[in-house]
Amino acid sequence: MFIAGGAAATLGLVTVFVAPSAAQAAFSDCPADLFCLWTDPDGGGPGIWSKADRPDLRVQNMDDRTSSVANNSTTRGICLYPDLDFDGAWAAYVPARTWANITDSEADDQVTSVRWAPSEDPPACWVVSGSRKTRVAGSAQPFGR
Ligand SMILES: [Ca+2]
Repeated sequence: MFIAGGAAATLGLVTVFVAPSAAQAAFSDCPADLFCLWTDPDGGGPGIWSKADRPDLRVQNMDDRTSSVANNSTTRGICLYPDLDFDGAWAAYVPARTWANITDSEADDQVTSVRWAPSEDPPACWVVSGSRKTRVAGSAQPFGR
């Protein structure tokens, strides 16, 4: 579950992640130090993995298709966004060494850009600027269990 920051109520933030219930072997296929996206839950279906920020998932044919995610960095979180260039009405932070299914209808098949989190202390997907945006932080499942 994700815990939103102080201005969250104005952002339409949603509960993004629910722990997978099926076999999770595919999540462990995500290579070390990379993040991975898949079109189906539990690391299933076509997907990509990346070491670089991805401001436009159309390039990888993954726009609005992601239903599960893994972050196999040991040090950095990743951030998911519904719009191009790390923008949109919500963001989701996925901590290092975690995986998750995306089950909320506002987030499932909506991710359009992904980057390494711009801040880890505190975990943040947006740099706070006035009240328009805030950080979204929380925990997902430990990677590889
Ligand atoms: Ca989108």
